[in-house]
Amino acid sequence: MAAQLKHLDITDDVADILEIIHEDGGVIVENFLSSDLRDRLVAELKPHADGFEPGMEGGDIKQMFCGAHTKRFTGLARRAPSFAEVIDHDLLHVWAENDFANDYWMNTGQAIIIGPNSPAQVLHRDAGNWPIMVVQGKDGPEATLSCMMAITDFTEENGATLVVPGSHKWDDFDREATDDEIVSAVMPAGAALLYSGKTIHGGGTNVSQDDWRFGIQFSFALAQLTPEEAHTVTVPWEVAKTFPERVQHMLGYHSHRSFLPDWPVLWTFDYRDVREALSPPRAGRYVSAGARKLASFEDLAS
Ligand SMILES: O=C(O)CCC(=O)C(=O)O
Ligand SMILES: [Fe+2]
Repeated sequence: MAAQLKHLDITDDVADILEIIHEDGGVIVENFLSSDLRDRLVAELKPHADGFEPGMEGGDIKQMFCGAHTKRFTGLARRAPSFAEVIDHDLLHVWAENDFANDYWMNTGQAIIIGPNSPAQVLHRDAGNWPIMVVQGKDGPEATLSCMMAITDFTEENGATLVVPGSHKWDDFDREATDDEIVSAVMPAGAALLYSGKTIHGGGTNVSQDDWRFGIQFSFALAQLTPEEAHTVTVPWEVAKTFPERVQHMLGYHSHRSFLPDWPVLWTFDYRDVREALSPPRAGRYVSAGARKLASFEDLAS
């Protein structure tokens, strides 16, 4: 039987949490969401979720990946203002600053509500969004880091995420997981599964009669990669301008530092930071993680 995922708590040492992610490819962090934040997310998202039809138009492959009986929608910060607190979660940023080679931004935030009688999703690596990153295998830079939050309890019956611990370190990324390597990320509401973009995983089978498994998946991507979700469309500036600057950066209202800290070269306006073109323009005091990481030309040369 495969080694189970380890459970830590949000109050545990961040270094321990990161060490387990690096070793196993993923970890469950209990109490990742306070009960207050979880309640607010539920209250803000429920009206949309209740009226949302399961399934996904756009062909069989898309339907199979997204789930015919699964409600899946994005634009969460527009639909649920409290989602900005998830985007700004300190643990996620400590992890991202540590594991990404360079600046990063949000990839997507989506509600994934798996309905009764749903088959398992195909197992995959989230880095597969960017095939050029996956071919680099275990030694390539992290393309994406993901977090699956349990809004309701995740159980083996209702489709808890399936994970293949250690698969982020396999020599052969073309190999498929065997049944005995797959574990179920059973976790209580409020907990989150944090996993590398190189770790094989997928939504589980929901064999329950009436239990809709409510998860929110949130992920970052390396800033040099196009995210899954077009945030500046799904969360317009009129909504984003009330959020903290780190959240605005994650949503694309900030340019990327790909090498020089004071010179944004990606996602710019006249080679200037897009923040200057916003209304009202931002003060510019906020320094992104990528900029802090790359302090000088010497860093580039070394
Ligand atoms: O629903 C889940 O548990 C996992 C979903 C997932 O991995 C994905 O859609 O990329
Ligand atoms: Fe995934």
